[in-house]
Amino acid sequence: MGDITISNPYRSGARRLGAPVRTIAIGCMALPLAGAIAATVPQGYTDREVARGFERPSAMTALPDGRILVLQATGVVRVLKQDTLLPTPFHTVTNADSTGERGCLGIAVDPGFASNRYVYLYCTVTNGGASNNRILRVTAQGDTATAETTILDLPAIPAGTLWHMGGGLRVGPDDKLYVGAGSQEDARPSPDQSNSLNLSNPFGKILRIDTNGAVPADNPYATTAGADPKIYAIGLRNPYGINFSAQGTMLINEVGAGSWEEVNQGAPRANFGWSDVEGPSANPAYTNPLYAYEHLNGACAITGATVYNPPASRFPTQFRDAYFFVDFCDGQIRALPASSRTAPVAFASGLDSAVALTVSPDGALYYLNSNYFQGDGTGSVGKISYNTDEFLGSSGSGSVINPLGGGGGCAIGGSGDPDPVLPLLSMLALGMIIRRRRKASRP
Ligand SMILES: [Ca+2]
Repeated sequence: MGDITISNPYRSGARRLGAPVRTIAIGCMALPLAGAIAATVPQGYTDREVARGFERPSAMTALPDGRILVLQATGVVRVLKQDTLLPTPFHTVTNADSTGERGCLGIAVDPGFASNRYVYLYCTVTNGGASNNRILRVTAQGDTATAETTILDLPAIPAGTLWHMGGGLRVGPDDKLYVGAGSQEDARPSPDQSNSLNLSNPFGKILRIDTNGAVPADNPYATTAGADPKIYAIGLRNPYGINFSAQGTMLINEVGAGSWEEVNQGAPRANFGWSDVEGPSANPAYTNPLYAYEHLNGACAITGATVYNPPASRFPTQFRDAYFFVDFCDGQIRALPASSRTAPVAFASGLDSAVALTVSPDGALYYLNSNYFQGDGTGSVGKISYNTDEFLGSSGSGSVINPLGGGGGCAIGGSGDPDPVLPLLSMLALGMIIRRRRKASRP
């Protein structure tokens, strides 16, 4: 992506003032866990690390039975079963091309998984002498999956292009597969040269296909001369995430260039403006973001997101159907409540180069850290539970007993990650020309 880069100053600065106290909260005590960097969570919640050891983690999703699939750009899909990382991968895409920002970047579960066991992946694969982005499907058999079926191959990536592959992938409430295809342009092109604004190619778009790869007849550009009929919406740069609210609203995480990060509301024929504009604009041709934030206070890239709508809701009522999202650089999870998709509320902080969020069926919020800033660069999965889960188990009725902050005997703030660290990182980030240390990792 190329525009804002990640730097040593984050790391060295944080360490000069002392590394965060690394703890996990267990019961009423916070105990140290070697190598773990805990998030700071609101009173009433518990954070703990459940797994570690992921190389270039990129995405994560929960299966209806509670297992969590963790995707690595390298092509390996790992399984967390009852919060334990299984030694055998779920699947390995052996021809994944994970150079630069290429790689396996999206994972989605079929709504009929309980019967068909389908899981979809969005991966850059080598294909002869070139590489292209591919939607593929695997079928779960126990804790592993069968061989791949190709659903859709996008056109070849230009040989020198390494960034902005997208990765958003979800089956919508209409049972169509929605794909966030990146612009596949390393630099920002002029609008007349921009893939994202050009209907003749699938790049910088949201695509809509049947889950078998066919083009739905009711797609918005299905009969438009010269248009790629898979296109649903245009004007995107690096649509890293797609999610649907309980009401069926499509929410798109669009990673910006140097200035703005966007949450866009998907709609047929929407044009989100890239590469002409970034962030909100006054141009009526473009659909403005539902919510956008500037690269201030250390923020740099909106990566993971999830909608809190599990079968068994545990979080307090204010977060029902909330859109949780995380920024790669500022380490914060914030939420756009269902009551206001335009005004976020703070939720957690102290994450380390996080790339994905997901909600388990029993109502916990999982995050996937890359751990590039404070950690060792080995990805980890953390789990944020509302304390009713921890103390009452996770098989109850789903009713919330204690309101936010009401505690349940042990009011646990999660970690010992000291607050001063984040302001320090923010100061370091402001106005700084940041050198990309791990360019490959930031969407
Ligand atoms: Ca935009």
